[in-house]
Amino acid sequence: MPKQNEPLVTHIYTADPSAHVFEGKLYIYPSHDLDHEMVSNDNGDQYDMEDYHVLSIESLDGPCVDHGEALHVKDVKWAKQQMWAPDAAYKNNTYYLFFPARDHDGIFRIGVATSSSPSGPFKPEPDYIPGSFSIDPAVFIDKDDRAYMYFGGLWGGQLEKWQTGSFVPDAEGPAPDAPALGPRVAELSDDMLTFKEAPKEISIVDEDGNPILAGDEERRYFEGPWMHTYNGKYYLSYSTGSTHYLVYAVGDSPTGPFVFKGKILTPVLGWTTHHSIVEFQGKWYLFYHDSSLSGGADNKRSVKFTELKYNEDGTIQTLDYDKLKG
Ligand code: FUB
Repeated sequence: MPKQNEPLVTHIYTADPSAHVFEGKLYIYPSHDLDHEMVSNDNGDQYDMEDYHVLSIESLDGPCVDHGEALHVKDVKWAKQQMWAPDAAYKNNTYYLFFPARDHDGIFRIGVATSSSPSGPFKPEPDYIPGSFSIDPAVFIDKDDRAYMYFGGLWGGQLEKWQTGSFVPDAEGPAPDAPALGPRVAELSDDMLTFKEAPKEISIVDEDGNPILAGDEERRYFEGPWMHTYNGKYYLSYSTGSTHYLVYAVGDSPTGPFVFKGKILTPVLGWTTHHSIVEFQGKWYLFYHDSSLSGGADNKRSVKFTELKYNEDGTIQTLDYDKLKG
């Protein structure tokens, strides 16, 4: 296994890691950041990725393998640009790659592509998932085999623009003293290619049951959801965006509500922070990214991992980025 807190690979820039154990190996599905100069803006135009590579780690002392290009935007009919944070799932003897991209009208949608191998190549469906919008899909398959997609991101991810249920190009987010927007969740159909139902908004509340407010930027949902279970509880983790934390909330069902619990990781080098959590060979790991390899360029990031520890009461021990060795 590569060293903790060092880039998994250095020959390309990678970000937004979604890690899964498939066929006994750790597979990582990252975004593939391009090595070119772009002007940064709140719309996220600097994240203009075009394809995906799949990475894998077979054993604790083995290397991280890049399996090469698994899907390119030119092969996705409905997508025009910005192949952002993907995720993968296995069901029906098939591997599914879920990915957001802007369609030909500039609206983020979420697509799906399939393969018989966890490393791809993936064949995209001709159209995006009907009823999908915004970014950062994370797919979780529960113990009863029901699959759920969590998604949504503010600002460049366009979540604010869907508050009415349709796309309103100039819509703004809620006032600071109003409840924050939650991520969305939709159960997937058995073939994993469509939503079984219209996406629902997830409620994230504080310990007293009050909704986290939009102005509470250290706790409110921004982007990059992830779902995992630990000791029978459902852990929804995400990025707080403008305050750059990875945080989590815990619930009793895959669709919530979720009670905010605390921080997982303090801000990394670079504007975005994005993660996944996976158990591999008896230990828990946090996969994350930072911009250390590029010397701090927001849009040239590198995926890393570090061990994650729980306290006896199920809370997660906060990791201090400045103390992680790299
Ligand atoms: O990589 C592009 C975007 O940056 C992702 O979709 C967000 O989660 C953030 O990491």
